[in-house]
Amino acid sequence: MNDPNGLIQWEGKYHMFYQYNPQGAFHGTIHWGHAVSEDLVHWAHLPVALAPTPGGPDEDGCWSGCAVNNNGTPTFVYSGHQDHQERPCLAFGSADLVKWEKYAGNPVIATPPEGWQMVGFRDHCIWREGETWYQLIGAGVKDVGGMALLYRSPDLIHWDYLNPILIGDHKQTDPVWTGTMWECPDFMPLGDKHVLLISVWAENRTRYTVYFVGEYREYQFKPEHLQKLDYGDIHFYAPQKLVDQQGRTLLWGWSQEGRSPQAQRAAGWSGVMSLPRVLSLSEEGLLQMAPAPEIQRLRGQHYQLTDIEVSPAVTEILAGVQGECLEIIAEFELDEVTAPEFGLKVRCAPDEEEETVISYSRGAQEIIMDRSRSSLDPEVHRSLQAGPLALRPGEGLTLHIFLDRSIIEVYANTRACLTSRIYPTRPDSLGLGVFAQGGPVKLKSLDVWEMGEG
Ligand code: DQQ
Repeated sequence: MNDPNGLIQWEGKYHMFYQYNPQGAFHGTIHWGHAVSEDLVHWAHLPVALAPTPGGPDEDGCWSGCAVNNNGTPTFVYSGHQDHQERPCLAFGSADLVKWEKYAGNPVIATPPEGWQMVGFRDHCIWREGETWYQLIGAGVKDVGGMALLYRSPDLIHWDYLNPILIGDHKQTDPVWTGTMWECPDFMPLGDKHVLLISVWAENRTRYTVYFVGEYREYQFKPEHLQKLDYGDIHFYAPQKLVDQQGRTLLWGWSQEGRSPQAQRAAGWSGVMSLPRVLSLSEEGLLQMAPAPEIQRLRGQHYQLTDIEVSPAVTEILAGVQGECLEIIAEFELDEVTAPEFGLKVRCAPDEEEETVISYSRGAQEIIMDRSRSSLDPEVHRSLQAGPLALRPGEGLTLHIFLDRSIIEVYANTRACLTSRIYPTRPDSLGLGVFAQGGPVKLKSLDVWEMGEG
């Protein structure tokens, strides 16, 4: 599986469609898989919703897109692939969203706008203002950069091209490079601002997702802030939001594997969906992400430790607390004597031959995931992952971590996220430790839950 698609709450149920290759654990012949949930936690598989039509504009794949409620008719807008052409297509769903019929007039936009040398034209975000539909399509222009193109329609079928709401610069690397093509644009009002998510693509490779926060007026988006969405790069990619009936903006990302294509084929599966995150804006106008509270339903056996003074150099492996499916909340108190670097170790072997280190560097003001010793398997990804988290004066550090076998999601003070993948080989790599380097640190509280079936 890859990207989440067509996220929609329909008659109370959460529907998730996703890019899916029924032929195996590799990219190709993209269909839309389908799963449904009443509680965001337990999901049931439903039949494949979309499959390529031989001879049709999607014969080489039904690529990413979204779902909308078109006056009572569930409707997909997706990218049909045919002979390297990428063109917007529609499909209409049955009342239970299980059967989908493609629009006979597909594609609904025959060509990208004239006058640009496009390096990509795919993936969709749709919203409605009054009676008018708006659509963003991800694109890239040769020697220019990524773009998000805006279209308008009265009926989802006839589209007028307006303009790019934003154009990237492939030469600009500060504060973060936005590549040569923008995949999977998602655009949403949040607080009193707008947020644009785009997934950075360059030289045929998916890189990471960034977010812009800014003002949207008269079909133009003026970003005031740009940052990586998740410091795990490809391990949280092509995200899509769903605004649910409670008015929450929920976000899921596709977590790509960190192991070789051969290992994925051998495993028989590839790719997982992240947990749902609730989005909001911080007081500084930056994106905040918190795990959806529904996930707490999975909390089983609980361990709690309070007021632990962690001395430098030795890792304290916590006795009796271990596992590969854990929810962890660690609250560190920071003061003048706090160590320059401290954090947690997860999936530790008793002799520390395997371990994954999640730390905070006070000097660099970064959260860091060190996978260099996560696995004895030489084939898996082990690069260091890190990203900025500046603490406010007097602020402590709360690491909220979900471990679910090969996936780790870290939420640091709700405003920095790092999603990663690890593949420990030893069956006893299950320990949890806490450490400090160059000084002590005070762990005010540590809550750990074994994650169960809910
Ligand atoms: N994956 C889809 C595309 C999208 C890309 C194809 C991003 O629609 O641009 O599988 O992961």
